[in-house]
Formats: sequence, C-alpha cells, structure tokens
Amino acid sequence: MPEGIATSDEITVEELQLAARNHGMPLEGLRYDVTPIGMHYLLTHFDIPEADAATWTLSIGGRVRSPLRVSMAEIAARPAVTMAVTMECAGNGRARLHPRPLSQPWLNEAVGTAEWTGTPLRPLLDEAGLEDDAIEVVFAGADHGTQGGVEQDYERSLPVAEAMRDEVLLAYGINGQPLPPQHGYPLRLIVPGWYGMTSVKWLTTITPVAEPFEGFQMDAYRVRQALEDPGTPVTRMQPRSLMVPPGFPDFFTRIRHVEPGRHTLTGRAWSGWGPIARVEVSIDGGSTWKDATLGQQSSHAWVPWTLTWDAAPGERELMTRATDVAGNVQPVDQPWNHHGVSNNMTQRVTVLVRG
Ligand SMILES: Nc1nc2c(c(=O)[nH]1)N[C@H]1C(S)=C(S)[C@@H](COP(=O)(O)O)O[C@H]1N2
Ligand SMILES: [Mo]
Repeated sequence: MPEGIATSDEITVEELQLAARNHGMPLEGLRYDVTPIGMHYLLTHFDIPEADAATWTLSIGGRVRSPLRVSMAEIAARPAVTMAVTMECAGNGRARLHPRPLSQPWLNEAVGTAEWTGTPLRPLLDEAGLEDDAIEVVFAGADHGTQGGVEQDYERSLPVAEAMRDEVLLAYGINGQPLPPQHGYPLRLIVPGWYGMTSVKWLTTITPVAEPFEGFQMDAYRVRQALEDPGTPVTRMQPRSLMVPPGFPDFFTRIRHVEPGRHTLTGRAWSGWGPIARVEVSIDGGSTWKDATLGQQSSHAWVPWTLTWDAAPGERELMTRATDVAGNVQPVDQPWNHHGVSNNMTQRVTVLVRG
C-alpha cells in the first residue's frame, strides 16, 4: 500500500486520536438553520493556540504599497457584516473510501452553518494597496506543527480575485458571540463557498505574493491518484445533501427504528458552485428516486428540503443526493483519491420500519 493509505479496514489509534479532537456535527443538528456553536464541526491540524484579543495584531505585508498592522479594536471599529455560511471539511466522507486515506476519518458529518460576524477583507487589502504583480494572497494562522515531515505554521493562499470577493470576511464573531478558542479566537478568515481549509483560523498575517504559493497545506489539498501526481487543487464545495436520520437510533450500530406510516423526511443541501437545483431521495437503496421540495435558499448557507415518505415494514436503505445549478451531481459511488478530499458521495441511512 502507498504511504498514507490504510492497509486494513480497522481504524487506527492515530485516526481515533484525531477523531476525538475534531468532532463532527451530529446529523440531527441538520434540523437547525444555524448550527449551535458546540454542534458545529471542528477541525484543527495542530494545537489550539493561546490567544488574547487585547494584544492580537493582524499584519498585512508582502506585495503591498503600504504595509498595515491592525489591532482587534481597530478591526472591530470597521464596518461589520453578519452572514450565514455553510462550511464543510474537504475530507468529509474520507473514511468511507476503500482503501482508506489515513487522516481525520470523517464519515459525512464534517459540516455546519454559522452566522459569522466580521469585517470584509477587501477594503483592508485596498488600503494596503496591492502591487500590480500580486497574484495570490497568503493567510497564516498562529498554530504551528509538523505534517508530512514538514514543520510549518498553518498557511493557505487564495488567488487575488477570490480574496477580493465581497463575501470574504475577517470574522471575530460566531452566532452572536466572540469566536471560541477552537473556532479561531480572536480572528479568522471566512471564505464562503470554499471547503473549510481555506478559512484560516487564528489569523496573524496576510501576505500578497507575486509567485504561486507552494506551502504544505496547498499540496495537501489536491485531488490526485498518487503522491507523485500533480493532481488538481481542491477549491469550492461539491454539492451534498444530508438527511436528518429518521426515527430513533440503536446506541452502538446507529441503525434507525421507525414506525410504519407517514413520515416527513427532512435535510439540507449545499454547493460551493451556486444554488441547489434539485434534491432527490431514494427509499430503496437507489433503485428509484423522488424529488424533494426545496425551501428558501440564501447565498452562502444550506437549503432545507422535505419529502413525505409512507413507510412500509421492513429494512430500508434511504439515500439522498443533490444537484447544483452548475449541473454537478453527487455520485452514488465515490471515485477514489489519495488524500480522500472533495468527496461527496450520496448518504445512506439504514432504517428498520417496525412490523
Ligand atoms: N490556522 C488554522 N486554520 C484552519 C485549520 C487549522 O488547522 N489551522 N483547519 C482548517 C480546516 S481543514 C477546516 S475544515 C476548517 C474548520 O473550521 P472549524 O474548526 O471552525 O469548523 O478550519 C480551517 N482553518
Ligand atoms: Mo478541513
């Protein structure tokens, strides 16, 4: 087996170590338009750094005409925007791949929607004044560690045109409260539509650069078949629909128990490539599909859906899949890639309809 790929279906202690630090959103959390803070998924590569808003500074340097240093008080005094944004980890679905890429073993719960409060990034970049040769903007967090043998601060870049989009925020609040330590206190980037790795937490420096940025976390998020392949970068979220698992669960297997009769199945769908055009649900393991009814869509948050189900006794496999306006459809079988990123295969929920 190549490096970084599991040799057995058994979860390793190293994966369990990551899974215990980085939790997902329990899928019943899909009932909320805005995910309560403690239920939002979490992913932190290294340690949550110690931070104090009173002494925190954000520096903008590199290919700019006037380098800036701003305090949290100065950021808080700038125009504030609050925006509901659905964020998903690029590794969501990884643990269902065969063979399994060794990393955070998400099933399909690495998602959440928060109301982020912050100030738009663009006016700050305009104040600093990008040099004409700036092509990307590098964002660095205060957290530090090693990954793949490389010692690093957590750093990601965005093309200048993406960094300058109106919806890109420097966020200091979540759901009406200051950011808690685990979500990036006191300051993080929020890039709506993109997978979560782009939204750098504990943001300390912003550096426009004249060359493509080749930091470790850029290389780690590429869809490639083997480590030697160049592959393609992971950017925006692929469409995904998830349902609230109906009925009640068995503690250990999580298999659902449902009474026969009429039920309303509910869930949420999102895509980073535009609004959701269609959500389909199957109650027979993918043999037949029905269109769900979509609720109100907002620009950057998931859309709710519902479908009436007349449940007849027996074991059922429920599935759901989304299609976005760009025509991207969730696959029923997931194509494999080496890092297990940008997966969006259809959810399957096993349900026992009681006799
Ligand atoms: N500084 C820093 N920013 C980071 C990360 C990190 O480890 N360090 N993880 C990224 C990844 S991979 C994801 S999916 C999101 C998760 O954000 P959350 O923990 O607030 O849900 O943060 C991103 N920003
Ligand atoms: Mo992630």
